[in-house]
Parts: sequence; C-alpha cells; structure tokens
Amino acid sequence: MKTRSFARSQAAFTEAKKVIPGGVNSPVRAFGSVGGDPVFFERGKGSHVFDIDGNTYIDYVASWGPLILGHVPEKVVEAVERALSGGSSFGAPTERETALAEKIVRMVPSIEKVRMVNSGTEATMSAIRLARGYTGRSKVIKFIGCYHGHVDALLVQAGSGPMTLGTPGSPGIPESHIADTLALPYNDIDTVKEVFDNMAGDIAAVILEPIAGNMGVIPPKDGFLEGLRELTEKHDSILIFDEVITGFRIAPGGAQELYGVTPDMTTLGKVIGGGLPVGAYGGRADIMDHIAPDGPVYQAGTLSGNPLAMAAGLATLEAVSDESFHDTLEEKAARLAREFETAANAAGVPAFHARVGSMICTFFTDGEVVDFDGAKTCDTDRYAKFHHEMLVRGIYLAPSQFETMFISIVHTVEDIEQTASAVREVMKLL
Ligand code: KE4
Repeated sequence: MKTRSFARSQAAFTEAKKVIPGGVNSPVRAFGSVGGDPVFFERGKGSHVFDIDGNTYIDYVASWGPLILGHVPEKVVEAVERALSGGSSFGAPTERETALAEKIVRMVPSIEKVRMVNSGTEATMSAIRLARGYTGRSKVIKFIGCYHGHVDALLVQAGSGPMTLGTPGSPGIPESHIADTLALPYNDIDTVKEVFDNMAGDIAAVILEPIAGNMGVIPPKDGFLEGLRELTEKHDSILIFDEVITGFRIAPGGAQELYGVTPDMTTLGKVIGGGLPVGAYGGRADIMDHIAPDGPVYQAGTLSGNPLAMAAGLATLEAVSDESFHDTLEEKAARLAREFETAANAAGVPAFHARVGSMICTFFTDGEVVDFDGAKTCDTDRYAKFHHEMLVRGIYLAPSQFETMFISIVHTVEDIEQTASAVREVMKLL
C-alpha cells in the first residue's frame, strides 16, 4: 500500500483554524471523534473525491447524504448552469420553486403543501414552530440520539455533533428554550405512551427520524412508528417525520413509504438540494395554511427557493424517480454491507451491523444497538483506528462512529470490490 502524504491538508487546516472556529464550518468535519487532521478536498467526480495532496478516495460520506447521484452528476450541473445563466436569486417567486414543490407533492403523498428553506435545521425549526402555532400547545417530544439540526429546542441530547463531542445539548441554550422539550428513548413506545397519559393536552408534536441516522443507523422497531401515529392521532398532536436523511433515499416517498406510516408533517433536506443548500417542510394543507403570509405563524428566508438550488433539486429528484433507481441502489448497498459484515466476522471483530436501504453502519460493539444507550457502548477508539486505516487505503468514511455510511447510484462494482479488499485487510488490524 503506497504511503499517502497529507502535508497540504495539514497546512491548510492550520491556516483555516486561524480564521474559522475549529478550522471548519461544521464541527463533525474536524475529525474530533477520530483524531488527526481533516482531509481538505479539491474536487469530486462520481463516487470519488480528490484531496489537495493528490490522494484519491472512494467517498461514502456523500456530503452527509445529498449526493445520492455522486459528485457533479452531469444533469445536475447542466440544470444549475442553465439556471445561473438566467440569474442566481430574485427574492421573488419563480416557476422552478413551484416545479420542485409539485415534484415533492407528487412523490410524497402526505405532503399537500411544502415550503422551501435553506437547511435541514431551518426546516425542523419551522416545523416545530408551526406545530406549536397550529395546536396552541408548547410541549414537543423528540428522541435521544436523534439529531434535527442545531435548533435550540431540539439540541437536547442530540445524536450527531453534540454526541460525538461527548456533550449532549449545548451551552448557550437558555433553560427556558428546552423546558418544553421531552427527550425520550428511541424505539420505546411505552415511555411515549406514559408521557402522553400524563400530559396529553400539552403536547404539540412528536418529531423523530423515522430511521435514526445520527447515532449510527437504527431502524424503528416493529410497531414503533405505528404506535406514535396512534398516540398523536388520539391526542391531536402533530407527528413530524424528519426525513432530511431518509427522504427520497430510502424509497421514492421516503421512510414513510417504506413503513407505510403517514405523518402530519415531514421535514426534508440534503437530496432535495442535490448538493446545494435546500431544506423544506411540508404536510397537511390545513396545517401548512397556518404559515405566513396566509396564516399567522411567521417564517421567512432571503434565499429560500433560489433558482440554483431548485434546479439542482429538480434534476436530482428526476433521476431518483426513475423506476429502477432504488432497486439498483439497494443491490449496491446490500453488497457493500455484506462485505463489511463478512470481514468483521472473519477477523473476529465484535460488531453490530445495521442497514436500511443505502444507509449503512458498522457499530463496533458486541451488543445489539436499538437506541442511544446501545450506540454508546461502541468502542470509539476502535472506530477511530478503523477510519484512519481505511482512509490511507483510499476509502473515505464518516469521521465518527455515530453517523451513516451512504452509497450512491454511481458507486461501481469495482468501487465495492476495492472497498471490500480494504475492509478485509483493516478488520484484521483492529
Ligand atoms: P442541516 O441544518 O445540517 O442542513 O440539517 C440538519 C439535520 C436535520 N435532520 C437530520 C435527520 C439530519 O441528519 C440533519 C443534519 N445531518 C448531519 C449529519 N448527520 C449534517 C452534518 C453536519 O452537521 O455537518
């Protein structure tokens, strides 16, 4: 295996830290959970990324989910270039916004109306405000280990950055902002029922990742989503599926299509921007009509629905809508996941393997992982070694045990074989 130099990335990181907090614009990128310095990328193409030291990697981070078509897919680039030639932003309505909204409404039947924003955080923040405004109630139930962006009210034992940093929640959030947030164990419907029994009339909404992707990958237990649907229905609370990761990735209609459970509202992001900044929240028209300007609940955004992001999102969803798309993605993901499981077993490395569609995770623990407590039993030092050994073999994995490994439609059999060969070698070193 040829040795790789990371000299330019290390120098770039030193420079970045002088002017950017932690040298990064999002904490998890700093490699804090795996140690060492982050790799700086110069460009991406298809399933590969290229760092500024000239090293090549097969990319399984995929910008944390948006790049379901891989890097710079031709149709997305063409669509964005076409949009740009006519203007990057107007701060006024354009037909591309309607076109993307119509596409989302067609693909996700529970969404009758949808509002574009610029990030997943904005989407969940707005959805919570709308649920509270619509119901006139304040309490919100979320689940420990689920991450919904850095919304004050939801940054309570979050499962992505904050957990990776080992400090659930965050300073700077006044007690009053989380006083109405109940953080319950994921997959534990009995506790949810108990809370509803005690404070039903106060609960505005339940928000969750229908497949948790921010404490590693944790699917819902049988009956969990159905149980939440039943309880929220019974108590007139709003059920919000945060499908920022799962939307359009798990199925054309997201996790709600896969599990056959219909939420009242859905938050979206990542894939719908095709790599450009987009978030969205949508759902029942009678709820969405409470949002300004038609309704009293305020939400706004200068670049919401901007033409470039709309063009990228439209081109991406067009490709994702192809009827063979998810079957092809499923085959690739199943093959890749099998290679990780086989390699860990052959090397006698204790691991719990999870996969739903193209969301994959190898938990380095000998226990079963069905919630945050299970995820916390992972050997994060072992994951750190795994990450670095794979990195020097040209495989770029999430720099944290508590994330999701994503495969795209453009990962090839050769990519998977190269990854399999690396993982077989590395598992023996752990
Ligand atoms: P953004 O504000 O980062 O666009 O989206 C927040 C968000 C909301 N909901 C879910 C289910 C999410 O996974 C996210 C963001 N995901 C993380 C990765 N697990 C983004 C990576 C990062 O924080 O840098």
